[in-house]
Amino acid sequence: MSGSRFVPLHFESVPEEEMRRRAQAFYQEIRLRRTVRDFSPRPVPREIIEDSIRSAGAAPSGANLQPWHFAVVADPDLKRRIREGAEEEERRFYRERAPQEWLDVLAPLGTDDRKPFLEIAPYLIVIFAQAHGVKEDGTPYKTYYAQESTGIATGFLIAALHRAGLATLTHTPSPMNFLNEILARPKHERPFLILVTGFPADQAQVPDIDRKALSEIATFH
Ligand code: IYR
Repeated sequence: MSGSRFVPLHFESVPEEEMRRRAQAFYQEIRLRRTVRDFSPRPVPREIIEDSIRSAGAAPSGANLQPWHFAVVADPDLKRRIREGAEEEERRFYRERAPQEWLDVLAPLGTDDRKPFLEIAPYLIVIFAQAHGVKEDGTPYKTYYAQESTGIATGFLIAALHRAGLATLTHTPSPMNFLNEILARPKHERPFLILVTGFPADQAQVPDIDRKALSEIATFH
């Protein structure tokens, strides 16, 4: 096959007992992850964000084109502009756009159009999916499964940040085009999600929600 190059797989073989222990331990750790809306301004070392984004970049992607970009925002002025842009969209969402059925399922989460966390949290990681790529010489190339790939990378990122001891909030003001302008990202990069990242506020509370049981989310055939 022309153009392909293979190297030995680096695979860590784990004894079965240890596999069971790790699967259980990972579940016990990740089940404690909760979406937080009440953040502390406590600073976070930048290296933790950098390593977590490296983990995200290790995600599988369509044709390994890695069609994502992570814009890390710590600058107070940019955070303020993002908050203003998001709150403007959210006001329209809650007052006009959202059908009652949608508002009804959101009610237990206690969300509204105020998004102070966008200024309080030390980092906003704004994730973009590349609808197409651009080569160094400026010519475009197609990407494949950009949304799915970016979703998987975002999952890696959320898990990595949780593992590092941080809280996150997946925030999706809609539409999100205002983020391209504020962050000077090109049009072919579509805003995917804002990952609000930091420490929870002291005494932060979260909604009392359940997770579906294994039997509700899985069938074994
Ligand atoms: N984007 C809005 C509304 C919202 C929508 C869903 I679906 C959520 O799970 C949570 C909120 C907001 O951020 O308030």
